[in-house]
Amino acid sequence: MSKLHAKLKKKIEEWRPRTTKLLKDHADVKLSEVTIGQAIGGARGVKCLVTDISYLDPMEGIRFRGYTIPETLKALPKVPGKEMPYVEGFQFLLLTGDIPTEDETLELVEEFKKRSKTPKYVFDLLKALPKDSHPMAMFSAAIVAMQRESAFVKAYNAGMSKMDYWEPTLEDALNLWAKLPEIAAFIYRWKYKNGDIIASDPKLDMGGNFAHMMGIGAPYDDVARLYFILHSDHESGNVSAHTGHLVASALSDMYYAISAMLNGLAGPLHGLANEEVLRWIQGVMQEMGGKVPSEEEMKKFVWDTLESGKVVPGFGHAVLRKTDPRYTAQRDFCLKHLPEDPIFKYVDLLYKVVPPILVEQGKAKNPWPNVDAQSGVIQWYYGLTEYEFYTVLFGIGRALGVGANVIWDRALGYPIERPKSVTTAMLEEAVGGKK
Ligand code: CMX
Repeated sequence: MSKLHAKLKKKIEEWRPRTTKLLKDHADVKLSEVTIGQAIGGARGVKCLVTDISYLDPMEGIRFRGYTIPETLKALPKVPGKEMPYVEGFQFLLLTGDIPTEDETLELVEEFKKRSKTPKYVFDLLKALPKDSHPMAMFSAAIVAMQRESAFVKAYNAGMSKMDYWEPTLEDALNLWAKLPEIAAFIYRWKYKNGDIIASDPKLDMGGNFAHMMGIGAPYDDVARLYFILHSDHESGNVSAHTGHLVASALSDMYYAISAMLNGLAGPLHGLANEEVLRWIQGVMQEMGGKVPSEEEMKKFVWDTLESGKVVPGFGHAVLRKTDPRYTAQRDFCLKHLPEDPIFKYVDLLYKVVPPILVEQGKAKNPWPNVDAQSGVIQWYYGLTEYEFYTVLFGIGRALGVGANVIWDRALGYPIERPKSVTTAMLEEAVGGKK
């Protein structure tokens, strides 16, 4: 049994009585009332999901297992000679709640390497898809194609106790996480680099190997590590996390759950916003002939977008009410590594110009930038200019958090999800209107 498996088993056994006691003794305690506004309005603010992997405070932003982003980056074991920690060590933290030792981290690095070889049929499938397929559709298809590999399905069909569900689920997750960089890099090189595929390097950690297979030199390996960590988890209610949890609640396996999660992430109001931001900026750049607009010119572009009925991508959030610390972490990276980059200057100007405009418009509850406002700039700077691909990078990260949640959902025996719906007539009746 690996160090990760042993620690997780211990943590799960210690945790189970807490969930059991809450259910047994306090199941009727109210957490939330649901208003008509919430029922029609996307269940905003309804407290009806439980996760201990991360928590999103509206004013502070995300904490992973209780650690802020700066604390997380500081506490985790670093890749030698690099600024950023091992993604694998971060995954150990998400799963167990403990900052791993060097030994625990390196063991998981090796575990990922052992499991990273993608079956050939996945590449054959990707090659058979039309080249103009969106990379997110390709990524999702590749993952669901591997469903036949599921250890959970085999164990379930053979018959197993509910208490053991989490173990083959962990197996599936490790197998899948380890392959995501190779699949994503294949999609990139196949689609945009004439199929000039770069073989995986077994000496490298997850972030390092991804940068290598993408064909982008240092410090892109650190960009990849930072990116995967920042995008991993944002508690449970966002579309991708909730989709993964919902699908897995039917005991669909990890491959089905992560593929479904990606399909939700691919929407422009969610993960695809990073693509939208770069498309928007490129549009402005074209109109400006490449020069950075003045503040007044930029304001006009933003108002034009709003007045044409579109959202300003990369701004606003359903929960956050301040600048997203994931934005700040990437901004700090830009200030250090690419302060003079023209696209960074655009993003910087947008940071100044957009929030007061959204406040003046008076609709968005949060005028501040989210993670997607900043992430494409870094990718573009290091040569990844095919912005359709950006959400795939988000997806690799998000699979880490969603997968960790699914393992814990199984360990704690969370049931199939099934909220109740009502009809419009019932709402009218509730407010004393027509029956
Ligand atoms: N630009 C223009 N209008 C915006 C806006 C923005 N950036 N953010 C919110 N609004 C509008 C909403 O469209 C809504 O308008 P209507 O009343 O006409 O429907 C109104 O303000 C109220 O919305 P809200 O309660 O503040 O925001 P929601 O919780 O409904 O939606 C989000 C949150 C992120 C979808 C929204 O802010 C948005 O569309 N932002 C731009 C897209 C984006 O960056 N998405 C990525 C979010 C992070 C992620 O998931 O990756």
